[in-house]
Amino acid sequence: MAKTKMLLALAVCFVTLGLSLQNPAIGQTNSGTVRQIIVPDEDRFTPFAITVRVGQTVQWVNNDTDDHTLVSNDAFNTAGHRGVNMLLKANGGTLSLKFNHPGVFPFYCRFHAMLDADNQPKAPGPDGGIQDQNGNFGTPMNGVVTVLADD
Ligand SMILES: [Cu+2]
Repeated sequence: MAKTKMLLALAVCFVTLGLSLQNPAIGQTNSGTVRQIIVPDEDRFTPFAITVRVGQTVQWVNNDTDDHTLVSNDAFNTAGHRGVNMLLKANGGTLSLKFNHPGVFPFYCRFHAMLDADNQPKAPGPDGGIQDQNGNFGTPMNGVVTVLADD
């Protein structure tokens, strides 16, 4: 009897695990949903990384008192919107992009990111995108959207 109960509990565990693997929390199944990336009152995008499905729109919202920019990092961009270079105005400015292709969309703010010729951050660090007295930025102001196929 105890063995049967244990097998039953084990079976429930596997079914639960299987269901959670089929429905990862990172993806949204509603293709009409708009996801937001916020610039808070400092030089960073939050969340840093989001995952969407093909057909979804991402909206960037600038809640800072400084202008920022949304620039596609085309060295790595495989999700479309290559060459994007747009101003994200201070105090509530918004930009939206609808993603129609699976891939990744790495982006940065050209005002607050320092990239070398190979599009790598020069001085990533723990202190955010603020330039220090030596001219180094901390973690450049950047982020990434991962676009999953809508299957
Ligand atoms: Cu910026």
